[in-house]
Formats: sequence, structure tokens, C-alpha cells
Amino acid sequence: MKRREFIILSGASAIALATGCSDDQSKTPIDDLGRDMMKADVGEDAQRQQDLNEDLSEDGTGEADIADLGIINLNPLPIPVLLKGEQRGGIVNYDLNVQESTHTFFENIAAPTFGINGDILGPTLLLENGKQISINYKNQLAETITMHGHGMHTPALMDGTPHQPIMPGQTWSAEYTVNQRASTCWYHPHTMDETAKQVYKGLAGLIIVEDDESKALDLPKRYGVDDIPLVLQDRRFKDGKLDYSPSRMEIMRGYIGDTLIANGAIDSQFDAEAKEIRFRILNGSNSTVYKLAFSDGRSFKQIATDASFLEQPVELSELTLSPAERAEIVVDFTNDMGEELSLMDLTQNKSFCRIKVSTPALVQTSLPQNLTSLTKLNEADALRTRQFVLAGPMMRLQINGASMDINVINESVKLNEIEIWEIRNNMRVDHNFHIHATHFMLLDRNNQPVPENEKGYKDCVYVPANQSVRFIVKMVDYADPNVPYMYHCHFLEHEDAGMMGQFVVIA
Ligand SMILES: [Cu+2]
Repeated sequence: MKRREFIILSGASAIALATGCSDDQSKTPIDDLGRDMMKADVGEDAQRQQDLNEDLSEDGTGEADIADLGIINLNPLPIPVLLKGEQRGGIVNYDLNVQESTHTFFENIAAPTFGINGDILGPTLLLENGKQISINYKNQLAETITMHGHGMHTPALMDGTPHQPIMPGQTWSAEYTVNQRASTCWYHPHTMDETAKQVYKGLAGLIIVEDDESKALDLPKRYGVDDIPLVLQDRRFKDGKLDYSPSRMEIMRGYIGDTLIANGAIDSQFDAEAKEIRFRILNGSNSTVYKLAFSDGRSFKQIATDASFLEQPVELSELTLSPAERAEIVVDFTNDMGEELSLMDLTQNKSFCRIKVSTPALVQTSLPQNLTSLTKLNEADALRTRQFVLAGPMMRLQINGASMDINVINESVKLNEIEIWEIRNNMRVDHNFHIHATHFMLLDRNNQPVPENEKGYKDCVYVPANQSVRFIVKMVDYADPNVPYMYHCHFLEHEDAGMMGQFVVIA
């Protein structure tokens, strides 16, 4: 195929870009970079491509060398705007509009979506440990939502569970002091029975928590340049529009999409500097467990789990993430100028997005050998073991034989007491287990040692069919006998079907 044909074909088949998340409040040069990447338009790009085609032509054929065209990107990976918040009265405010919109997944087809300050997904919130914040969600939808800060250590009233509904037209604020380690968390709806559908339509966004430690480490931290947010999801489409229509069997198995998207875009490309690149990866899917790897099989270092850094980087070539789990990884592209590869899900053998190493590094980083030191609770100090059995009669999706009932508190947990929670999946389908309020650390998997890359703080743990996990946990700082937190399977179809329970933390 001639180069020009290749280019024009690419243009025709390119998917229009996400333009969401435009309502940023605090811009930095880095933010602007991200915005520019997101603003690119396929039509304009095609024209620009033609112009460059001419401009770069050196041999009089009107064709540029592919190498010269490396700077051109028909469908760049969208980078959500970084929202640093706005100081008002000593509180850092993040103003979020939850709204109906349309998003162009496929050229010339406007698919109805939900978005936050944009047409799909939401901005990345940058939070600093110790700061008093208020995340203000304005519900501009025609339906009730709740908005939960997943992984955030907050009082129960600020957790955004089914107990804090936001009616259409209302604004609800999650107001608290950030009180946790550097981590990549996220926000999403937690609406009773409606979470799966609302997330599927586009409601989710990342939260980056920074602390003194994360700022001091020599890690890639140029947002959108070498510190890259990646919300990974899978979707089904019908006539170019999102199709969420799970059958009963698909509620049981989880609603799995056949098209992978990264930050809301299909088959996008990230142009990387030839250096270490940090990816903050969220499995933002409804119910799909991803087995992530790069198409060239290269290894990379995992540096963080859900809620903290790992003490040391862990080298991997495959990374399993179940829904809602996060991992930060660092990939070294220093000697890879010109390389093209894909981030794959090996289960479906499909690509989330392409990576092209196309730019010399402006700033180098060198991954430290020691990242942090974690506080480990001693198993011998645990006062009790709580058991949670994921199963139900007639294949019902229940925990300990009960379906979620908003009027029932299933567990009372005492503040500052160390406990072991044992999760058993007695079903033939996979689940995972997420707790609100705080993080935990794994003790073992099926009575076997914890894999090195799961030794950081976590708030969600994968529990495959017929397997078990034990973790150690202590509720700290916030007690409220009247307002519960949730624990649940984070496969959203399972959660909505009742695989969820409630606990209060009492002083
Ligand atoms: Cu489940």
C-alpha cells in the first residue's frame, strides 16, 4: 500500500476523539498539553496530514517519509483534564457536573453517554494529603445518582454510597480532609441497583492523591507526558452506540464487551518520550478481569497497588487486574525510539491502545529501588476473623446468604481493632471483594503466600471461582453508628444484583 493511501485510509477509519472534560478550573502548561491532545479533530487532522504530506516531501513525489509523519496522530489517546481544584475559604473545591451528552466512538455516530464536565468519563482530580477538600457533584441528569470516592478514606457520611443520593438538579458535596497515602483512586456512581448502567454510560474519573513521599520520589510525574492516566474498559456497541442489555446469564457471568477502550477511545495512540513512562491503570470495566501485557512481551515494573506504593518495584510481564483494582506501572522506553507496541488484554487478545515511542526525553527519571515503607498489622494482634462467603442458593448473588438490603446493617466493626477478613468464593464464577472506609493488606491467597505485586495497601481483591483470600484490616479515624459503609463484589452486575452488604464502624 502506498503511504498516501495508508494515511487516507487511516483517516477514514479513525475514530473521533474524546473531547470531554473541558470544564477545568486550574490550568497549567501540562493541562493545556492534555487539552490540545484531546481537542484534535479527525477532519482537521486529515487536512493537516495532507499539508504535511506536501511540506515534508523531499523527493518530489508529494509523499512524506513515514518517519517524518511520526508526529502525526490521527487518534491520540485522550488525556482527561487534570483538575487541581479551586481554593474557596480555605477549602479546595472540585466542581463536577454530571451530565448527559454524546460521544463519538465511531466516526459520524453520536452515541448517547453520561459524562462529568464533558461527554464521557471525567477529569482527573489532583488531591494533596492533609488538604481540606470539597468535591461538589451537580447532578444534571434526569435520574438519581450517588457518587463514591473509591479508595478514599472518608467519614461514612462523605462516602457517596446509596445512603447519599443526589436527586436530579441537586448538588452533593463530599467534604473531608485528605488523610491517606499517595495513590491512584477513582470516583464513580454507587446508586442502588443502577451502578452498572451508569458507569457503563460513562460515569467514572480518576483521583490522584499526592503526599510528601510521592513528590520526593524520582518518578515520572509530568501528567499526560510521562505520567499517564489509563481508564481501561470494554464495551459493546449496536449501530455505533453503547449497548447495555445484559441477559440473566450475563448478569451471572458479568457483562463483557468485545471492544476495548482506553480513556473512552477505541484504538488510540499514545506518543511516548523515549524514557520511563508511568501508567496509572484503572480497571474501569463492569465485570471483566484483564490480563494486561505489552504486545512485544516486554517486562515492566509495578510500583503501586490500589492504595499505596509497593515497598519496592516488582518486575512483571503480565498483570491481572479485576474490576476497580488499580496498578501503577513504570515502563522503560529509553532505548526504544521509533518502536510501536500495544497495551493488550491477553484474555481477549485485543489492544486497548497503541504506544509509539516518538519523542526524545525532555526530562529523565530513574526509578528508585525503595519506594516506601508500609505499616504492617500483625496477624497475632487480630481480635477476630470475619467470614464472607460469596455464594447463594440457586446461584443467587449473595454474601453470607443475604442480598443487599439498604435497611439492614450486616456487620458492626469496632474502631481501632485489628481484624482478619476471610473471603471465600464458593461459586463457579469469578468475583472480587471491595471494602469502603479504609485499605487492607493481604495475608494469603488459598493459604499460599501473597504475590509480590499484591503486597501494597489494597481496597479491592480478586477472588477467582472457588478460591479464598484473607486480609488484615483496622478501621481508623471515623466512627458513625448510624451511617454504614459498603463491602461488595465490584463486578458491577453482581453488585447491582445484591452481592453487597453494609457495615458500621463504632467507637
Ligand atoms: Cu461478583
